[in-house]
Parts: sequence; structure tokens; C-alpha cells
Amino acid sequence: MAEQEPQHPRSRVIIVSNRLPIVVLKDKNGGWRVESSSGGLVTAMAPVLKNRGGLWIGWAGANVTEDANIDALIEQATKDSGYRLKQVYLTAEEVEKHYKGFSNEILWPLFHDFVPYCNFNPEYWTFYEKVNRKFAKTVHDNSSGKDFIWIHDYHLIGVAKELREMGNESRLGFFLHIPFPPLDIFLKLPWRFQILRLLMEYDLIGFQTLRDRRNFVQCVRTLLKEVVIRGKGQVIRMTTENREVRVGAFPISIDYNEFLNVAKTEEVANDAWYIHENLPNVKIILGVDRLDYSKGIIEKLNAYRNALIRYPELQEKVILAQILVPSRRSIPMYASLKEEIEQLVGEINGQFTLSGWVPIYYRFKNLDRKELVAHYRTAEILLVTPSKDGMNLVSKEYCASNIEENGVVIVSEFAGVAAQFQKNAILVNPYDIKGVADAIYKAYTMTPEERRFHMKKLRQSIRKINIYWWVNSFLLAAIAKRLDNFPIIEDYVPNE
Ligand code: GDG
Repeated sequence: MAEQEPQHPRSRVIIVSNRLPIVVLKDKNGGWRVESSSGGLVTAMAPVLKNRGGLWIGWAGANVTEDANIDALIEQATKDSGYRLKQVYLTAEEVEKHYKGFSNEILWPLFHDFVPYCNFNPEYWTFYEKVNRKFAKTVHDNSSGKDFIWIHDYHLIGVAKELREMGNESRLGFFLHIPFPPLDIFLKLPWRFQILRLLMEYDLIGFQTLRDRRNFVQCVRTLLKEVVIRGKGQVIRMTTENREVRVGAFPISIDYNEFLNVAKTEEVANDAWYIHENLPNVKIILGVDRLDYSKGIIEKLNAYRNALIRYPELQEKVILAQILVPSRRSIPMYASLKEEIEQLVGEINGQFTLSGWVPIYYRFKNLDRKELVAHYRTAEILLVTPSKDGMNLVSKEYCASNIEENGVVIVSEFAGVAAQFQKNAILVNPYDIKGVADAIYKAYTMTPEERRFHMKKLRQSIRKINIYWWVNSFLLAAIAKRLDNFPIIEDYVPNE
């Protein structure tokens, strides 16, 4: 598919996501400052929004109080970008019960297979509906009724139903960035019928992988008997009494060229050199993870310890550079996970450190983009072991930034990216501590030729299936007459 905006649908595009792509900050004098944030989604959507006079609707973040009159500032922030931003204001209670509550204490853990972490507080559901209605109202007030409205992620599943009830006749698409769980897990959700019915209000639903799509199909087939399911391949059709819903798998990606260009800069080259200079004579095994229990960080640390014990020649020859990115710290579970990780890092360092060598270099920090890319560019091995991950963009960014093409990727079978990377990365089951340790050793001992061969292939694949490809295929799936010619990315199935 071409790297340009598809010609259809020609209607205006409205993006709706929980967070707007901006950061709102209060300065020392009590005034407000708005900065636009970057990221793959923003970069990819910008041309589409710009060419169609588009609009992005979302929450501006917890810093913004009701009395803050920041609409003009938000307008200013995107003055030159050619599209508009519109904020949805949420009260503290709404943030608590919709964002932290239903979204991150129910849907996030459940959809990542962490059922015991769910807090099925019935009050959260009321707020989920209420906040979805609030988003829908802002969308409706700013829509002509003939737009293509693209809603993102688990916080906002209910927006389509509300828009339909308001009489909005726009075409509605939804993309789920996180995994969709298998039937037996989904059934635990007290609002399982409601959530499925909310999804069936869309014209197009996108998942990251065929596996997520299959899980969804199985839930619909089992619970909503009236729905007729037709087609096979990457995009299929489901018919209800009211509409045809198209359901597809669209693996999200990154702006390959953007990472490539940053990686090539002199500043990044210098930073990369500096990182290695400070960690001399070792191969760097890099981990970059948001602080989250789904990222398998404890399992990774245990596997690394196992590798140092079972392959003692790794000692003084490798270092695990683990960057932990602060996230959702106001949720108690995340604060205790941080403590657990830091305790284990301390234990491992205490157990193995020798004069001149510390096995784990650990940072709890949000790195700036250049520093992050410098780490990607210089690390010999990437180790990402989520117990479940919708896609995992870190592993794609690592490959795009690895311009010397000498890196090795070790990635979890349970990340969406496993399907695309299966032939050229080392895939691991993060729960298999010895297996992950063996993978570390295998990566360490790989020949330069093998590393180059696989990294080239990974880079080719990401260059082609990039973020523009993703946006295009999603928008095309909404309008294409034929659905049988979307390329298929088969899921990874382990071999014995
Ligand atoms: C969700 C799904 C899915 C990381 N550290 C820093 C930093 N990052 C940026 C990376 C990357 C993003 O954060 C992380 O993306 P992931 O995909 O790895 O994971 P989630 O945040 O959990 O994202 C995931 C994704 O949505 C997209 O659909 O792939 O499965 O869970 O872009 O670059 N950015 C900066 N400093 C850091 O230290 N600036």
C-alpha cells in the first residue's frame, strides 16, 4: 500500500482519544502553557487531519482545572498544524472512576489476563457510561454528521452508541490498542454483554493482531447469537439487525523514517558513543518498558539472573540497561511494582557486582527522544518480555534506530509484534526463565553475519509496514468494496 493518504473516504476525519496530543503545564506565575506532544500516532494522523480540515478530541490531562480557560491556548498550539484540537473537561471524580477506575482497574488488567488485579466496582460502570456520553457530546457538537470518526482505545468503547443515540450519522471506526482477551477471560467481566454490544455499534473495528480478532469473534459468536459472521482473511464482516460491522487486524507501527533520521544525527551518534564509553567492554542488553505489570519486568530480571548463573562467561561481558518509564503512579499497584523491581535490581547487583562491573544499569526516568534513540542505536541486544502486549512499539523503534544493523531482538511471544517478527527475532515465553536465559546467551553468541541478516529483514518489514501503512489500511477497510485482498500477517504459533 502506498505511503500516502488514501483518497477515500473524502469525508472529514475526527480523531477521538482519551488524551489529546498535547501537554498542558502550569508555570510558576500560575499561567498555563500548552506544548504539543509528538509520537507516531500524531505524526501519522497529521497529514490526514490537515488535508481534510480535521479535528482531534480528547482530555487535556489532570493538570487542567475547570476554571482554566485554555481553549484559546490549545487553539494556538495547533495553529500551524492545520487541524484543530478540542478538549473534553473531566472532573476529578470522573478521572478517578472512569480513567483510573473502569479503564485501568478493570479493562486494562482483564484484557491483559490479570483477572485478580481487577476491581469490579459497580460504580465504575456508571462513570464509564457517563464519561463516554460526555466525549460523544463534544464529538457530536463538533461534527457535521457526515464525518469519519475514528475512536481510539479501551477508555472510549461506548462513544459510538452514544453518537448513534444522538442521531449522528457519521461513519464510526474504533481501534483497540491493547489485546482482546480470550472468551474464558472475557466472560469474567460483569459487563461482558454491554461491552460487546457497544462494540457492535461501530462500522469498523480494528485489532492489533489476528489473534485478538479471533478472540473477539469467539466472544461474539458465543454471546451474541443473532450476529452473522462472514468472510475470512484480515478483514471480515459481522451483520446485526442494524448494520454491517467490519472487523479487521491492523498491526500498528512507527514512523520508520523519523526514527532513522534521528538515529543518524550527530547528537545521537555522540550520545550513543558516550553510553558505550561509560559501559566499556560489555555488550548492552537494553530493556525499555513503561512501569506496568503487563510488561514482565520481574520475569525479565529473574531470567537475567538465571543467565548470569548458568552462563558465567556472561559476567563482566554483558550489562542489562533497564529503563523504566514512569506511568500511572497514582495507582497503588504501580507504586508497589516499582518497589518490587527496585528491590530485585538491588539484589541482583548485590549478588554479582565485581569491581569495575555492575550487572544492571537501572534508570527510572522518562528519557527525551534523542536519548532514547541513542540507547536504541548503541545496544547490541533488545530484551522485551511482556506477559501480554497489544503490539510493543519499543521493539519496532529499536530496529528502525539500529542503523549499524548489528542488534538482536529478544521479544515475548505474547506481544502483538511477535507475529511480524517471528522469523527474525528470538521469541520467548517470558514465564520460562531458563528459556529466556538461553535466549540471552544465544543472542550474545550470535555471529555478526547472523545479526546483520536478521536485523536487515526486520528493518525492511518495519519500513514497509509503517505507521502510514497502518492509517491507510484502516481508513481503506472502512470503505473498500472488497475485503479479501488485505495482506495477512499470520499469528505466531510456538514450535516444540
Ligand atoms: C500501548 C499498548 C501498543 C518509552 N520510553 C520512553 C518513551 N517511550 C515511548 C516509546 C513508545 C511508547 O513509549 C511505548 O509504546 P509501547 O507500544 O511499547 O507500549 P505502551 O505504552 O504500553 O502502548 C502497546 C501501543 O499502545 C500502540 O498501539 O503497541 O501494546 O500497550 O513509542 O518510544 N518515550 C520517551 N521517553 C522514554 O523514556 N520520549
